Amino acid sequence: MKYFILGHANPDVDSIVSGILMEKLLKDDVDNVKFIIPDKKIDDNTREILGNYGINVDDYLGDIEAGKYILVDHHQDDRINEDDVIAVYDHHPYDDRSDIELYLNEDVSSTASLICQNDEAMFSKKDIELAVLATYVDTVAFHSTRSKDDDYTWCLNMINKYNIDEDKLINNSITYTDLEQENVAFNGFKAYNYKDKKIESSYLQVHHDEDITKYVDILNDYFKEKDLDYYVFIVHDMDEFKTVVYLYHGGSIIKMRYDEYTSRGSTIIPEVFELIDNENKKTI
Ligand SMILES: [Mn+2]
Repeated sequence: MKYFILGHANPDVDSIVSGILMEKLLKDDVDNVKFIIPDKKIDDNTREILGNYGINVDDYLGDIEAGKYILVDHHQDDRINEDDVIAVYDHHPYDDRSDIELYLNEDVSSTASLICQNDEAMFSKKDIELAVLATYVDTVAFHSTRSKDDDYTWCLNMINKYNIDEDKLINNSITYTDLEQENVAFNGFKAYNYKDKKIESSYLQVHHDEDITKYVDILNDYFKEKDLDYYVFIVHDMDEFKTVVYLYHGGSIIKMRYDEYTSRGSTIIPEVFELIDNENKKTI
């Protein structure tokens, strides 16, 4: 039997680091286990950050094959058979998948820190530096609503213990989206299914005064063309750490302002799921 570790589609730093750490953790005990990235294109920013820490994402590119799957940094995956999932390590605990035997899904700062904190003795200094990096990137250096105090304390302990460069971590986790890249309106694209509703989302990290009108319009055309229930476009102001969400639904766009860097995975998407729950209640 072959075993594969799989992060989410369009993987970010946490997803890739989690895959690398999980592979290391399992390799001694499990034959034929491999972390694979089946995506044809990896986000430039993610590639660059990992490159700065000695990781070449191309080393992990590989196609989906028949086998059993361990999911990291997500817990539902359209690319594989649901029955082939044998374990989940995630930090998006908003639907119950306790049908999966090994299911660890906790509301923590990053999947990489969850994996690393559980088995710290198994990891080298380099692995731990990667886990701290993934945690800094996923929480935008602990500015995001995703941040947990315990994980910040853990990161600071690791930074001290292993003499990790914190300025370098901060420089690699507070970043601005390259607005010149192709299809930038779809930056950080993710798709979700919740109670038979189709939701898609993208985000930008921009300067305070950036005019994002054209992206709102592009996504409005896209939303009208596709058979989607919701599109969630998120604009993070990286100068002031504030967030604006454009929620496309039906024929309108609702604009919501948040006074802090608001996490998609731990705050915004759960709010959309709550909206869906409320709409369902109305129709019953
Ligand atoms: Mn993550």
